[in-house]
Amino acid sequence: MQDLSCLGKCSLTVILPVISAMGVECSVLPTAVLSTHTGFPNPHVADLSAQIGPILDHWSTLGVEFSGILTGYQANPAQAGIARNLIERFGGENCLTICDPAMADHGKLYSGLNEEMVDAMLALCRKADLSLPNITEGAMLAGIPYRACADESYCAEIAQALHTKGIRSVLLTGMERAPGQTGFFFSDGHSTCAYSTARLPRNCHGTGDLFAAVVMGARMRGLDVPKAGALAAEFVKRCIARTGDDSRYGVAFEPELKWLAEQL
Ligand code: PXL
Repeated sequence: MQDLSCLGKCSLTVILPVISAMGVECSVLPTAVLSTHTGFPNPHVADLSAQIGPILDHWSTLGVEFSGILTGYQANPAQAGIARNLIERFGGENCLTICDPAMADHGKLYSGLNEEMVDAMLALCRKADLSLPNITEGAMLAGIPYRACADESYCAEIAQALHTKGIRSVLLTGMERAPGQTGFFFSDGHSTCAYSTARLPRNCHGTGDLFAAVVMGARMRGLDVPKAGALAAEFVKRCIARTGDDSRYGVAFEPELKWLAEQL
């Protein structure tokens, strides 16, 4: 369940091809159509919230079941409520739910979003088996001050605060264990693990969505969360290395899909 941003690869236009390339069937629930993602000035937004109820009602009549649900960017807090409803209706016992609270980065909410979104995303993430915030989102959801330099102990502090707020497992992206490195911190409330790799000095659009898609695909293919996260981190790094100068257009993931499929 994601928006469809027509131009500037992110959300559904990267999630669908990546999950398919991983050999996993992917159905889509588009929440909004945007002319571009919100990193471009003045995108045209067609909110599809009113269509989602009838789509879910039709699916109910078919008796379909899903083995996984992945939610990402929501155009407004009401849509985060609709995402919760999707999980309530279709996220049964055998369904793995992953929520990427895609709403902020580099210490700031995405353009067009406000504080209400943080509460709505928190309520959504509480429903998920696994949440995938970046450091900014993690700090906002946890209600603790954002720090640009997120070392392992800061990540552990965020994860602990998120568990206290009712979030089950959390994989925080953008941990900086040492200068020049990037990685993730995972906590399921009982045990933790951290992963770190060399950081390419670029900030590209849509990498969080790519990361989430690989984690979901890998979990569906039977990898545990730390292995799924490590595969996602490596894939995103390879895509960034291939990307040209204008990072608003997203990363060049297409040439790396073959490599990704070969890892499974
Ligand atoms: O990549 C996250 C994302 C998804 N969808 C839309 C966005 C963004 C980030 O800016 O604007 C519409």
